[in-house]
Order: sequence, then C-alpha cells, then structure tokens
Amino acid sequence: MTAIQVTETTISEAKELRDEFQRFLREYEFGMREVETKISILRDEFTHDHSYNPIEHVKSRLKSPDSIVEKVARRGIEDPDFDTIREQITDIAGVRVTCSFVADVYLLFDLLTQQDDITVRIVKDYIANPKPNGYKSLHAIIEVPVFLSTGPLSIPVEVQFRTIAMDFWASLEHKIYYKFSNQVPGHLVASLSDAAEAAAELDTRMERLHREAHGVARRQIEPPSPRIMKV
Ligand code: 0O2
Repeated sequence: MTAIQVTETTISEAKELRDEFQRFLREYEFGMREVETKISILRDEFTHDHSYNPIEHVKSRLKSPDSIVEKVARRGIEDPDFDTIREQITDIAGVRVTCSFVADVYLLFDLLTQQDDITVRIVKDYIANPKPNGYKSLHAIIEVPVFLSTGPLSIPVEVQFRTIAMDFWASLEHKIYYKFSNQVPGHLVASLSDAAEAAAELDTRMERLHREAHGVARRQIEPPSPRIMKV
C-alpha cells in the first residue's frame, strides 16, 4: 500500500475543497428555501381566502454528498468538477409536495410553475404515464433565482407533486427495495403493482366523494393562463 504523505499543503487543499463543497451545497439550500416559501405562501393563501388547504404536507431534502458522488458515478461523469455537477445533477435540492387529490397536484404544479421568476427545465408526468413498477408522481425540475451578495444565481430544484396515496405507496416501495437491496422477490413486485392500482382507485374514489360532498365550486380556482405543457 502506498503511504499518503500528509503535508501542510494537502491539509490546506482538503480544507479548501471542503469549504467549496459546503458553499456549493448552501446554494441549493437557498434555492430549496425559496421554493418552500412559495409553497407555504400558496398554502396560507388557500387556507385563508378559499377556506381550503390542498396541501397535506411538504418535505424537503438536500442530497447527501455520498448520494451526489454515487449519482455522478452512475451517470459515468468523468473528472467531475463543480460546474459539471451543477449542470448534470439537477435533483440536489428536492421538495416534495403531498396533496389531497390528483386535481390539487396539477393545480399546485400550475400555480408554482407559472410564477414569473420560475423557469421550468424538465417535467416528468408519472401520473399520466406511471413507471412500470406502478410509481406515480409529477416531477418538475425548476430553476429559482437566489440573490446573494455576489449577485443572482439560478438554482435547480426538483419538485415532486403527489397524492397521499401515491406517497404512501412510494415510501413503502422505497423501504422494500432498500430492505432487499434492489433484489425484490417476484411476488412482492407483483403485490406492489396491485397496491399501486388500489392506491389509484382510492384516489379516484376519494376525489369523487369529496366533490359530491363539496360541489364543484372549488375547482373554479383556475391557475393563470397559459397552461404549461406537460411531457
Ligand atoms: P431520493 O432519496 O428520493 O432523492 P435517477 O433515477 O435519479 O437516476 P432521474 O431521471 O433523475 O433518474 O429520476 P426521476 O425519474 O426523475 O426520479 C428521481 C426521484 O423520483 C427519486 O429520487 C425518487 O425520489 C423518485 N422515484 C422515481 N422512481 C421511483 C420509484 O420507482 N419508486 C420510488 N419509491 N421513488 C421513485 P432518488 O434520487 O432515487 O432518491
């Protein structure tokens, strides 16, 4: 084994890298906070002005350094520097918005993505087109401006919109895949697929029930036009 010589220079280089990495992550944390504020303003406005809260809960996370490194390797990015990671890995900051009903998922998506300072980079509609395993969610990579003392930055944030039923399914599926280290037995894969259908059926029934109970008036809250095309 080759011995690594620890010199004053290597220590100071390591410290510099650590500081740069922390600064890099902080930019994403700021972007995430901007998105959280936007969602929380929408939630408060809905609660006060429409006497209805379409958001059940909001969860945010910054990708861990290990998980960033793992994704860089999985994507085959060679000699990665901060600029390449910024360009290629767009889910370092993530916000998950869990809504009551599917209609609310799209409403919230529209209300957020149509704000003037937001740029939509990618939309993946896994509700209209679920993944083969049954995964459903509406994903958007958006860019939000962050104003620092050094000037403005445009930070990508992945926002996932889903219903409570979709969230319940995704979190159980995630735990099962983790437990079996991605080698899930066939019968469990089939059960998960059945459960995804049951969750979708529950979403439909609950939304119908809700509309019957409250009428359709609430649906008249329309986002500002034009609507953004979903892919
Ligand atoms: P975490 O810890 O939630 O952040 P990728 O799979 O990331 O290489 P891409 O195109 O970036 O490719 O991903 P995509 O399809 O937009 O989805 C990424 C995120 O969506 C995942 O993040 C999960 O949060 C969620 N997701 C996507 N597919 C599934 C699925 O089949 N089951 C569950 N439970 N979640 C899913 P991370 O980074 O994997 O994890």
